[in-house]
Amino acid sequence: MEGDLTRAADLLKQAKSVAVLTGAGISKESGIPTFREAQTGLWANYEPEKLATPEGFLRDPALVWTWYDWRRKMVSSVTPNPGHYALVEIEKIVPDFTLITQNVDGLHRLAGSKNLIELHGNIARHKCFKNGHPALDVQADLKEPPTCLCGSPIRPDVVWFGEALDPKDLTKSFKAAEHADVFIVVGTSGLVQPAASFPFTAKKHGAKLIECNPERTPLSYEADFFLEGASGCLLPQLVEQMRR
Ligand code: BV8
Repeated sequence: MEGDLTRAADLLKQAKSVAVLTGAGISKESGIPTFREAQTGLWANYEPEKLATPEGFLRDPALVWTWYDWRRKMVSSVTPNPGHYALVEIEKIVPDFTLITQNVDGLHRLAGSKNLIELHGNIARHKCFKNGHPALDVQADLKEPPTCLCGSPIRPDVVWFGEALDPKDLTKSFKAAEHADVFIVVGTSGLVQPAASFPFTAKKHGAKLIECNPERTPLSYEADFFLEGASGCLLPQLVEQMRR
């Protein structure tokens, strides 16, 4: 493992262009449960894919609203961890860096990442369901969604399952993957599309693939380096090796 980390760091030191895809795993050490982990308390009986959909919201707006309110409160009470900060350091070292995150917790932005694509939106932002009107100063602890001036219910400004991603974000992400010399995948089960296809696109265009995860995923067989472990511990070690 030590050898892999050193060799991965050498690759990054020589890289002109690096792209990174992160998932819920990078926020685990900040105290946020990953997406598919058994949700604590009231949510144990619901699959996130059933809640994080427009149909789920229309079927039971109060349930989906309070699920997001619970997550928003949790997110606002945690801070970025050494894994988030390590990516900020890599962005300073590498000439061309793009960070693509599936996470909606805003922790990469809080940590100071600059060239950041929040592919699935941000749980701290809201918009109206029907017309996408931005909704500011939404109260906490509401039992059901507030209503926009246009009369539509207000929802979190995240991309739900079955919803299209922002075409600009998609184009930027695929371009970063195609141009990357090295593509790093951190803390994702690699199940959600189209994000899960970016590492394969990078590989197809000649990038070296580094994966950081305590478990193997569908991406692992493609990885040139599989760094087994927690990102909060491994990514700072990668930065330390890059600075040698
Ligand atoms: C779309 C916001 C089309 C909401 C989320 C093609 C093929 C197959 C399926 C599809 C396809 N195209 C579309 C689909 C359907 C669907 C999909 O992919 N479904 C899956 C379930 C099969 N995709 C979509 O619907 C997407 N939309 O393609 O639209 C379209 C086009 C035109 C018009 C209309 C429609 C939209 C997907 C976005 C969904 N929204 N988030 C919210 O968060 O509430 S996705 C959600 O899952 C989160 O963002 C989360 O990040 C993401 C992915 O999960 P992971 O991040 O990977 O988290 P997970 O828990 O799974 O894994 C954690 C990992 O961390 C594990 O590997 C673990 O080992 C590791 N780990 C744990 N601890 C650590 C660690 N790693 C490092 N360090 C640690 N300490």
